[in-house]
Amino acid sequence: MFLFKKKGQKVSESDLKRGLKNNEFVFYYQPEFDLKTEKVIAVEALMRWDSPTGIVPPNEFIPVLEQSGLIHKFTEFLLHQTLTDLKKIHEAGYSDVAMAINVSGVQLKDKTLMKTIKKALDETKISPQFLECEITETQPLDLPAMKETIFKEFAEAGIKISLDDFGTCYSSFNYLRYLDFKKLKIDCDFIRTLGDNVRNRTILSLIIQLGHILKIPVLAEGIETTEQKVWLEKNNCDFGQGFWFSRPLPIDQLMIFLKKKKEN
Ligand code: G
Ligand code: G
Ligand code: MN
Repeated sequence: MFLFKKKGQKVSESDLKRGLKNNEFVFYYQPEFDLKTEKVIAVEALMRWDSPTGIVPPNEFIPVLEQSGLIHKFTEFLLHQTLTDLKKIHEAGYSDVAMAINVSGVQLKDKTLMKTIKKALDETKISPQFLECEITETQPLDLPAMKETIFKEFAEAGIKISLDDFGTCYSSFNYLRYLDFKKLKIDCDFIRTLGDNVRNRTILSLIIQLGHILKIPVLAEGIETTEQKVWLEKNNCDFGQGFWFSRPLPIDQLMIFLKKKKEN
């Protein structure tokens, strides 16, 4: 069992600096699947801090990283580590798998972000088509301005962006209006409640259709039951992710998971 930092216990900047120095930040990878073929199409990197007092979830330390400005150094580390792990995955024979990373608004505003991404791609010899940046609508972004700057750079570099946690905010449609997403990730809340009533299923089905009309493949997050998986497949959802398939796994366990899957 993991120990969590006690509630209210503050994450300090010096703790984070020490953690970075001591390699205490680790990535767990959660596979994403094609619902029809059940093939792994990508893995999403979810960061954990293995601190001396226990595992700290990202929601507790990422804001501190952002406030302290340490986030930029961190982005460098994140890209290098996740792409190095992707190299391992490709070299083991899973050469179609992409790496999805979560990128916050603060990270997107960093003017050196593209340079950092390109450097990591170069160093690890990963082609840009295998990197996906997930952005969430839960943070306010200046979309018209960013469309002409960072998102233009992403498009020119051939790096995909996906829309994470779709449907949870008032700005969902605005994001779709402004940006060209390569994947729509429907928030797990819609999947969790799909069994409750017809209304929830109608809305979910309409989100899938909306994605398809806009020619964006749709992924359902947080699939936990066979019923959910079957319903989504029947309703033409393209991809899925969730505990039903796999929890987020450390790289070694992910490699074992991929190998077992191939053998079955
Ligand atoms: O794994 P889960 O508890 O794992 O993640 C909680 C939240 O933290 C999610 O919204 C996820 O997108 C975010 N998150 C996980 N890893 C990272 C990361 O490396 N960078 C950013 N910006 N967010 C992350
Ligand atoms: O915001 P984002 O979608 O990146 O966050 C993903 C979060 O969802 C992570 O905290 C991850 O651990 C969690 N998660 C992944 N699969 C499932 C699932 O099947 N059920 C639930 N409840 N959470 C999940
Ligand atoms: Mn995500």
